[in-house]
Amino acid sequence: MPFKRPAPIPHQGSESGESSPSRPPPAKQQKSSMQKALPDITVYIVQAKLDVGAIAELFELAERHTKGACRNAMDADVIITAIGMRRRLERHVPWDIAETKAVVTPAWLRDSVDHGRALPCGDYVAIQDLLETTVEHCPDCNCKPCACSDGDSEAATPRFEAKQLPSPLSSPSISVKQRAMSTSTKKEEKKPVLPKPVPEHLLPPDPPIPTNLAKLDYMSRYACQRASPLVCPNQALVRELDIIRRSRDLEGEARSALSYERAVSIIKAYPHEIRSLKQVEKLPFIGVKITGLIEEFLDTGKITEAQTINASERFQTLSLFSSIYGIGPSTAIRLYNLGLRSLNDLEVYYGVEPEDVALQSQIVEVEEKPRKPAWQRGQHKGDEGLGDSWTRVALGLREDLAKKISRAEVEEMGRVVMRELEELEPGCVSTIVGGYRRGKAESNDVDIVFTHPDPSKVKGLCKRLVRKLHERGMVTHVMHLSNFHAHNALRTHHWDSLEKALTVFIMPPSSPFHTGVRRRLDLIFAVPDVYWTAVIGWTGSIMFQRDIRQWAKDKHGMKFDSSGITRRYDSKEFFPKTEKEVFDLLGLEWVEPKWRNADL
Ligand code: DCP
Ligand code: MG
Repeated sequence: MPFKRPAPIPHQGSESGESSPSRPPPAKQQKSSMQKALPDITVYIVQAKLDVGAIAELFELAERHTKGACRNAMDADVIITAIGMRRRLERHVPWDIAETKAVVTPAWLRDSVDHGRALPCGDYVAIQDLLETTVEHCPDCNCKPCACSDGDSEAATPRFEAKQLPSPLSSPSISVKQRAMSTSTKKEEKKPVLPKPVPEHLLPPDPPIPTNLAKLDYMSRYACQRASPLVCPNQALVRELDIIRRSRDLEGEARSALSYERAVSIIKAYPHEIRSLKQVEKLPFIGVKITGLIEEFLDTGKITEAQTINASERFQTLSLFSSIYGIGPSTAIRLYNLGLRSLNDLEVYYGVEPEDVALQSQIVEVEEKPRKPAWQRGQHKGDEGLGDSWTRVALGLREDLAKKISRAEVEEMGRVVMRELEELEPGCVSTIVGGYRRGKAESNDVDIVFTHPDPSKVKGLCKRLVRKLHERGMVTHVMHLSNFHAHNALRTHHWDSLEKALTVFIMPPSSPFHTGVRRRLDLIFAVPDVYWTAVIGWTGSIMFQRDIRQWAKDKHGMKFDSSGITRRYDSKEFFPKTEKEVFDLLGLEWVEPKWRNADL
């Protein structure tokens, strides 16, 4: 299977590290742009510890002067890394693979290109422990007759035939940045303009900060003080209780729904299998009613009320209707009361026509006025109040939008979008948030938070990106496009004041993930000052971030939301420089995203 080179622009879903200086390609490389210096060598570039400029430069060198950059370390002859410690390298490349390769610093690639041949890898070994194996596996002698000849390396350098590089625009694996670089180099012999290095404070922690589980407390009333795994030891019980929660939610019984949500959340963090009621009696949010349900579950392995609800036509229909993006509980009940029972009924009711969904050439902007999603008004996420036009579109797309998105595809969507953004505004950074970041194997949609080190560049960028993605045929629908609003500590309602677009995305044909399936993609833009609060808010889970908000208010008199942190009494704003700093500022123990699964 042909490998696909990773995009050169890192997003922060993967860890990165301190910047290392980047430099423009050496003069020689520009002169002999059509000759490959290392045509038989494949490389794998470890992006950690490299800034975006260095990554772009190394991929450019690999593209132009080697057989190619591999997607997997396993497939490469040479591993290029700025990491100098075994422990850190192991986070990116398994040691048993590293031992079968030459593992060198980026200087090896630059110098080899400068010299027009592979230089001895031992002189550039990245990690001393790998010296012997690097010398052994160095391809300098294996594939370069010149390197084994007498001292006249220039004379011995083979004359490579000028190879036509693949058309930059036709190659799916060439980033936009690289395309721009290689095009300008070929035509004008100009030095590429490299993006500014990303400021340290926008990079994620490296190494990732482990959660000190001993300091978290599963008895805490705040989900942000508990460790909530994706799947807990009592998952079957939690699933039953969640059916009742969903039913209450669909029936508009918000208070009761919240009680079940809190019960689900506290059990989610309970670290042992529950075998007796004694274990749960001291847990907060487990009242008499829920204790009774747990008792039944312990006795019979099910909860009758949940089973009855699940089997009822009403619950099934309301669940089905509210699974359509834009239809919330109240609309679902209205439709049910009209006698509608199936999605076909809805199609007839809404008069869905094929052209409602087949709008590939014309962007569908369902809303023009800035408007926040309903879930940020404290309502159900589905109840967007977007109007019939969107419901028609969502109905037509329902089969696509119901399909789950694998982690690999989520990552590819992140790369594709980043490439477009990089072309529009070099130097942006991003984090894929939502369930993906919490470790979900499959997501319902993709949520990405972006920023740029220069705050003035962020304004208006969301709209520009959406327009560009639409022009490239990747965004087919936009349900919500909003501008910035000032974070206001006095506002009583939770209001997220970021630029965002809730869109429908389709993978470009050049991507190996192109299947024609439409996906929901949420793009969120934050200025650097509130980047990390945006990342935390959109990482979720819902209950986790709701309780951070509650904690900030109860314990510190602060207002926390995705758009910032403000002290209520004097409106003083705080600008944390890292994600961990948000936790520190609020006096919370650090909780890694994988422990933030405080909902089902
Ligand atoms: N969010 C929230 N409150 C809500 C809905 C969402 O705080 N009522 C936040 C937390 C979520 C994040 O937004 O994690 C993204 O919302 P999604 O609906 O995309 O949910 P997930 O990404 O967690 O899961 P998935 O997309 O797989 O359904
Ligand atoms: Mg999501």
